[in-house]
Amino acid sequence: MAEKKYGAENISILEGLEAVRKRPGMYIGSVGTRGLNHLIYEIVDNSVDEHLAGFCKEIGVTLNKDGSVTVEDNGRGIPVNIHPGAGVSAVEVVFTILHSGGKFGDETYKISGGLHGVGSAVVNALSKYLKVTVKRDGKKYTQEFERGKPLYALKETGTCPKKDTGTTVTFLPDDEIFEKTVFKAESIRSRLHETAYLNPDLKIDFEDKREGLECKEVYYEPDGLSAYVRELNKGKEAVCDIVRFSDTVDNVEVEIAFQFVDVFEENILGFCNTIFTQEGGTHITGFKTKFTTIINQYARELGVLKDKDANFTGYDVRNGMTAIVAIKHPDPRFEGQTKTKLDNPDAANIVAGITGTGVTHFFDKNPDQLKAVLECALKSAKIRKAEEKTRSNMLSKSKFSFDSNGKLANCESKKPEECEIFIVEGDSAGGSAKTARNRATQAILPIRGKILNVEKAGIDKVLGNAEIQAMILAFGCGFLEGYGNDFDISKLRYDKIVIMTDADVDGAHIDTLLLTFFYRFMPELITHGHVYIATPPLYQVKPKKGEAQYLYDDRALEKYRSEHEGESFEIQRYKGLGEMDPEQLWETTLNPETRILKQVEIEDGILASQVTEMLMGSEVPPRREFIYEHADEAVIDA
Ligand code: TSJ
Repeated sequence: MAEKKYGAENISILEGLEAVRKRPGMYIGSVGTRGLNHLIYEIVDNSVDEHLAGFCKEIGVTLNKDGSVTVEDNGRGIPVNIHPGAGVSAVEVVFTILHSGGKFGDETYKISGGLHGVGSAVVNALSKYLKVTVKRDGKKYTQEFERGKPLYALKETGTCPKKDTGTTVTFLPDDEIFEKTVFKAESIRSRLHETAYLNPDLKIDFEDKREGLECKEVYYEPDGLSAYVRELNKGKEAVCDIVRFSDTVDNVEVEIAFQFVDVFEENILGFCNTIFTQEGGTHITGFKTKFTTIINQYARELGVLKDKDANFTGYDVRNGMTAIVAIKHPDPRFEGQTKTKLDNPDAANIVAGITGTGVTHFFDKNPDQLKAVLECALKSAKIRKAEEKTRSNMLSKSKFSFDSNGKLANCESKKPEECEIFIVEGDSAGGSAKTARNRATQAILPIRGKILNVEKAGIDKVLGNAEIQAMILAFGCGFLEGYGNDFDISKLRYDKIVIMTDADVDGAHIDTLLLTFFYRFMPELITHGHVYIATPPLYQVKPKKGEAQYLYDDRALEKYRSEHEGESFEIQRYKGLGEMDPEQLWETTLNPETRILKQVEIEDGILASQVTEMLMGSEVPPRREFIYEHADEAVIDA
């Protein structure tokens, strides 16, 4: 049976895989770095499922020298028997039939991958090459594929000790599909570490064998969520111990850890079935609401709040809190823009119930720590009231009026879905951009010099800053104040907010400041994918014969040089946007047909919570890291 015959059912399998190759974005989100990394998570999640089923203790992830990845586990091994319905091995079914992952017999678990669980067949379809080896019952089995198609049926390839079981998959992403086929280790490591925190009995070995990028790490976090909270709070002063509790109600498993630290913000991360719920959801609401109620009850009982006092707000009581709410739900539903908001109503009640018991249990036993947390809330409430005052003064004084600023060159269209706003560094580049743009849909907002560092400034300063006022006004959706939600993404007037700065250190710094401002005061702009960074070219080359060409980085210039050896050409280096005339600016940076935009994204909980800190660190290198690691979906949008 080495030769495969394709019957009617196999043709539909091939059509399925072809559909994946035609529209990869529908299955993995994008064909940029994020989509590429996603392939790894998709495979790893299968091994995590095997761990959750109780059969796998260790997972290996190796980035190989040739650009392929190997994922290995010591689970039971994918079943090798002929699948009754399909007439081929279960292994082949897993890799060729869409949405078949992990559903043999009547197993109902689908813990990880429930959200994006598009399955190993998608990874296979998008891989130039894939090889799977299964160790089971003292035998080794192998099958290989090219662009999703089996090269031969699963075959026995040797023996092994009976106790050695597991699955190994090696795949090479297809460069016909992906814009970039170089994996970003930082995101992968961060995600694997997160998986380790969420699965305390699981060991994950990571190795990068690629030249110049060599790295080896083991992620093993037996303290689970407590260790995660400790890591998130690293370097901050603790106000109380790490509190941790867990329980299972109606098949919904809930585990929570939190700690208060001496900072002025809350950082609450939610997970469902080990998936980071970036947009929150019912589990988070259940936790927050219950926690607020309990603290207010304590505050009244202890006389911290008097009868006449209003309750603490949720923001008051959670200021300084770092928390992780991780649940496992047998039937998770996700909604929201990025399908990362948990929607199951039962999760709210179950989490609230378990939070009630856990939090009360802890504070009843630790009255001193309760006192410290109540003091935090009191302090926050005081500051909130003071800032509310400042804010209303500010608003009435400055009026935030559009024309008083007068710098925004708005677009004619009022349809947000087709509108774009470019935030342009410098008046001269701003001037060129105003001339060059398509006024129907493109608005230009020049900003001067460095905007305020919002991490360091108080809210009154932030609101008083002219550039920031101009942005708040232009976007039209208000801003998060930290104490109340005044931000409304549905009022956003532009689908794309494009940051346009020079390709130098100052430009990178301004990018950082702007991203920090958005992340802190308008995070949904980023999580909903509205923020982009423009990529103006660094060079223009003009050959004696032939057409001039723009080059966007040094690597492109090297490539051009090597491809045009012996020919003579002129190289112009652009030092800044200001050096380009309007026509060039249009062609290179504004024209949707030819420009390159990088979409800013935040991938997971650890990254999300570290972003602000990392951005505002005093060293330049980590900042650039953020910008390139997470803003590098080079979307050449046609
Ligand atoms: F998805 C995949 F094929 F890409 C993949 C699956 C990749 C990797 C690296 C590992 C796995 C995988 C699958 N590891 N372990 C399993 N387990 C099963 O598929 C399995 C084994 C036994 C039984 C059983 O009922 O006996 C059921 C299942 C689902």
